[in-house]
Amino acid sequence: MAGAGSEPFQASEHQHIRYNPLQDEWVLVSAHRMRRPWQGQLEPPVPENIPRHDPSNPLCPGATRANGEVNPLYESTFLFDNDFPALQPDAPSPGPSDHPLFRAEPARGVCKVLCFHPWSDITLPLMSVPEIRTVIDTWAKVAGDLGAEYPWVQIFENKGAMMGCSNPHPHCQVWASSFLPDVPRREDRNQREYLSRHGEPLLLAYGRQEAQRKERLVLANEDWLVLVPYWAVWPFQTLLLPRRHVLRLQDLQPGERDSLAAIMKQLLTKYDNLFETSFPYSMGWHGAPTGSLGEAEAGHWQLHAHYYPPLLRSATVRKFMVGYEMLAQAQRDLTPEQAAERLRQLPEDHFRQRQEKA
Ligand code: H2U
Ligand code: ZN
Repeated sequence: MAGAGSEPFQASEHQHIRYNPLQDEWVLVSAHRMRRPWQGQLEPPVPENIPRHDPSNPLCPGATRANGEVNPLYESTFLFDNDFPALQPDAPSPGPSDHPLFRAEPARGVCKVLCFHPWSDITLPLMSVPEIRTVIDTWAKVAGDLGAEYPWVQIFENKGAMMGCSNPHPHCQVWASSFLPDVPRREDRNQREYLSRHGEPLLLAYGRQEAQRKERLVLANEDWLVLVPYWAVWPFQTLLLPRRHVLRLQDLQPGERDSLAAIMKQLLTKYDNLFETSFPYSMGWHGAPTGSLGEAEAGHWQLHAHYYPPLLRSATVRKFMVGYEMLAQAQRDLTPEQAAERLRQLPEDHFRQRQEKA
């Protein structure tokens, strides 16, 4: 077979496929592609002149939202019902299907928006650790409150216009649903199978391995690990997970919430420093199902957050998941080990604050 020479295998030189045991997917790693010519270059960040307060921005304190409600003059976090919800609590059911190829099921739920801070010109990495801790407490509270009724509460943040975020004001969304969505459904099955086969939760075993191997580790503190997963798809994708076995956000102890706020600030500062830009991403939390599904045995679950950032080479050159990714499977250019090494090397003071001092 052509190309199957006697050279020893090197992940950074030789393409190969890697398995994601959490989501039962493969990724094609072809790091040698990073050598191909490219036009993107490291440009200085475009100054974003976002006003701190804009009375016409519906997410700001005191502003009027689409439904006519006036926001309170909030001083920390602010949680409200999304005025354009994708899920509502009482939609009629679609009724029985008349053919196996045309299946529908009822879907109920609620959608909320959580503002992180009263200012529009701030982002999580520029917020203080106590301010981030307040966001974490609000996440835990809403996950618990909506989890009392719904089997899945998805907390997610779309950051940056590149990720389809329509509003610069720092915020995330919370969608609670009466059904278990696809990704958590696969994670549930794979974690359950792993525990029954190996006697230990998948992500607990995985975190311990990465803490020992260190080559994909980006950050660690007494309670938390941040790593570029062995099977990462996005160039600088990371996984944030507790060292201890924790099922859900609402189970985190006060000390673990403080150390989570600290490690999030470190990670997101590194992200911004990578290309000296406000780093775009989609992130979200996954924990054990709740509601009616929360009564079942959930010991196979381990709480974690995924960060999926699209940038590849610079603030202006992103990875597109098109062509081969849409039709075959995910492919990445630099190895997860190379991505982790770059993130490790980055300073933990924010470039904006360095610029202000200079
Ligand atoms: P995104 O930019 O991440 O989509 O978040 C903005 C959300 O805020 C979006 O889901 C909601 C939108 O529906 N929103 C309101 O609920 N009320 C408004 O008056 C404007 C925006
Ligand atoms: Zn997950």
